Amino acid sequence: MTDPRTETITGGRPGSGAHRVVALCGPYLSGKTSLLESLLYATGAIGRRGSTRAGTSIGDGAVEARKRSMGTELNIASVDYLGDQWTFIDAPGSIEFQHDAFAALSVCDTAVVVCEPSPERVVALAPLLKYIEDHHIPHLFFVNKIDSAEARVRDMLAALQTVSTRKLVLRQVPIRRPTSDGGEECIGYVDLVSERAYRYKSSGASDLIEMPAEILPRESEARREMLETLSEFDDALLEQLIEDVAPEKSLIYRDLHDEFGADRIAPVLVGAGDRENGVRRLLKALRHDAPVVSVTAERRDLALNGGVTAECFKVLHQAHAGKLSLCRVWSGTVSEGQSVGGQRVGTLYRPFGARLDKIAEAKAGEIVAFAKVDALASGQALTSSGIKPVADAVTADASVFALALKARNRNDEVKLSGALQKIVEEDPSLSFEVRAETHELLLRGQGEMHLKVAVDKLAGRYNIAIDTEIPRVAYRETIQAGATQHARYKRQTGGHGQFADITVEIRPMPRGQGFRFVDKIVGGVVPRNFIPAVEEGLRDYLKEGPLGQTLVDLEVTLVDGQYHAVDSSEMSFKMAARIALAEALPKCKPVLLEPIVKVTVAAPSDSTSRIQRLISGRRGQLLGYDTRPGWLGWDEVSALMPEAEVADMIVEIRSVTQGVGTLRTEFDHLQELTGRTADHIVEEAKKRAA
Ligand SMILES: Nc1nc2c(ncn2[C@@H]2O[C@H](COP(=O)(O)OP(=O)(O)OP(=O)(O)O)[C@@H](O)[C@H]2O)c(=O)[nH]1
Ligand SMILES: [Mg+2]
Repeated sequence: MTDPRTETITGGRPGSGAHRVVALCGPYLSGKTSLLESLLYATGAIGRRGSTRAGTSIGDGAVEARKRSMGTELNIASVDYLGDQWTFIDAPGSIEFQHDAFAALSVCDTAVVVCEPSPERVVALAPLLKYIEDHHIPHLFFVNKIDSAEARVRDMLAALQTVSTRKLVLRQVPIRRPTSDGGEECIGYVDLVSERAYRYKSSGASDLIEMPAEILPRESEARREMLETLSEFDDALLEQLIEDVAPEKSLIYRDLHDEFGADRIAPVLVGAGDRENGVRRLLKALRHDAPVVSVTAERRDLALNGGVTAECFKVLHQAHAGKLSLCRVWSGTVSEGQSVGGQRVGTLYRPFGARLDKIAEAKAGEIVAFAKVDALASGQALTSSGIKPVADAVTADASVFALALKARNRNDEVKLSGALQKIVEEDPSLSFEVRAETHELLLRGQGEMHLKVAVDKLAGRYNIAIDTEIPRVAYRETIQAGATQHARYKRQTGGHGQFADITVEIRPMPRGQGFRFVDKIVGGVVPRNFIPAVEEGLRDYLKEGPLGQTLVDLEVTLVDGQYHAVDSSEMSFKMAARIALAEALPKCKPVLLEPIVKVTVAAPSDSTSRIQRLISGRRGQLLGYDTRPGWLGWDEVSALMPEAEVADMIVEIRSVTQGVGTLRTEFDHLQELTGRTADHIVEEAKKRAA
């Protein structure tokens, strides 16, 4: 019998043919892709279980992922299971690929947060949980690798609660047995609602066993805690607990279902994904409690108009299929070749790992790849009334690391910019630009690994070999003293010659003023039409001053000059201007200017003092720290730092924050730099010029 209340809340029930989407997310190497493999195997979608370690899994089929034994992009696979359709989206765990994880979360009905059974590592979950909680995504925790757990599940639960603002509800307790080497192993679990005990098998469903007597005290304690948490949301249950009445199981299931769907509780399951332990239990929880597409669309506040709405959350460019827009269909049905909102939808594909299966149509709820809808980018929805931006689509984090790229073969340069455009469309947390000051092509992203994977793609998929370098810092130079300079340019080479004569006054200006040209010519000693040429000649010279850097913060006033009616030309006045600066500036006490950036480092509060030391150790000037707005238990440290010291700082920030610390930078000012460091920079610039 179905519970009518359940039905209205979910809009569907197990076996009703709904199509639901589950995001598998969690920290780096917590076992998401292995869990996906087990889920596919347990649902009968694959006949044998591969492994990420051996490179035989359905997920991580991309060469970049296989090479590194880590997730580098989304793995998507759909299955039919007991009358329902499911799509699992396995996201890479590395913080550098977090954008993909958020993209998966943005379109899922429910998230499974896969984590290792190590209480001291829960901090690594913070950025992910922040996204999940901010978007009210119903989620559960899968405490994985229980086979190798050293910590107790209750300690893990307590640790998880410190990073979760949702009440956690433990659904299972592990059954442990001593091993011959004096240790302990987890051989099964007790389900706290049904109060049944199961023994894990190395493959296949766990066996129902008799409840081991020694687990009873722990079981009843954990069950009581579960019920007490649920009773916070249900007065009927609370009364029963107070009166010591054993609650009906159906009531417990209903409370779990409702509070989960409303994102008031987060259930905690345990298991070992790579050996199917606890995987069927996880499937069962999803089957009963994951909301369906209409409920999720409501949570997202998507204005569905009765026609087709398909949200693109990821773009892929493939050699054979061309541009693919990965979409979740929120409403309506899309068929191959159909025109939606003025866009013709080409072939439809259902991804299964690296494989793309052609399908004739995609219904509400499904994840599908539309081929060649060129106008559709991630963060947009294709609707019956055209392409619309999605209000709460994932935005890309600011970059924290950059590399300068050079095509090994100069003929590849045009191809390179086309390929970069595609790569950035696939992953908006990457960006590229030619930096005017250094003429370098910079690729920016979320860390060295992130950029190396992009460079691998350029080589492997676009056949463009790339050399990378640490980007140069855009130093400048200025002057500390003024001068008056006379310069004459005179040539006589047959025909008519060249003649220009000028006198300029040069003086330093305060920081940030750039360059100013002042014309004080009176009586036409330099004709009007040549004055722009003087300015042009000056500006030309300023591109590289006596220290090899761009000159800034100075004023040059043209005060006097002479010309020749026949021999003077724009060219000759330009030359005279260059000569004037070349002679004068070395005498004007040139000094190097170093860019100083304002840095804001966000990190869990217990690492704040380490972050401060890190900044001080890199010539940083601390400005202060404060709590990070909207982040419980996090601080933001702000400082002024030389740009040169910030380039690779993210690596150290991550190493003292379990990978979760991050930074923002913005240009602040230029600051004089003298001494050995400055001398070294000038030498380097001279070498480059030579
Ligand atoms: N002992 C044990 N090891 C596991 C389990 N699940 C996965 N592993 C191992 O953990 C490592 C990482 O597994 P993956 O499935 O690739 O992890 P992932 O979370 O997908 O990794 P990323 O996508 O890179 O974040 C591999 O060496 C797996 O063999 C488990 O349940 N128990
Ligand atoms: Mg993975």
